[in-house]
Amino acid sequence: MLQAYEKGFFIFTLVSAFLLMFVTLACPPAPAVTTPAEEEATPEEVISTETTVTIEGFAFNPREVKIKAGGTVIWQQKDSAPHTVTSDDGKFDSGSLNQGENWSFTFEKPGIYEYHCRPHPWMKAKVIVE
Ligand SMILES: [Cu+2]
Repeated sequence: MLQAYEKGFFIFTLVSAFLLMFVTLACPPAPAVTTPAEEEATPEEVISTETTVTIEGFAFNPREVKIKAGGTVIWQQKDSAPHTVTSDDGKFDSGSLNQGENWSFTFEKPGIYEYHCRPHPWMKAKVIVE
C-alpha cells in the first residue's frame, strides 16, 4: 500500500517536472528590449517617392527637395504671374504655368537637378535624387 503510494508520487513528480520543462521550452523568447537611446543612435533618413514644391511669391518653396530615384516632384503654381520649371541643363521644362496649374516630373536617375524659372532667372531651386 505504502509502496504503491510512493511509486505514484514518484511518477507524479516526474510528469510534473517534464511538463514544467516542456512549458518553459515552448514559451516564445521575450522580445528584445530596445532603449530609446539605441533607437536614436541609428537614425534612418526617410526619403519620399513623391514631394510637392509650391511656386509662390516669385520663389520655389522649398528650394531644395530630396526624393528617391523613380520618384515624382509635383509643382503647384500659386502666383498670379506665370512661371516655368526649367532644368538648368535642359533635362526638363514645364512650359508656362498659370496660377492654379500643377506640373510634375519623374526623376529616374540619382543626381542633383538644378532648375530655374525662364521669365525670372533669379528663381532657382534644386531636386536631389538618391
Ligand atoms: Cu517665374
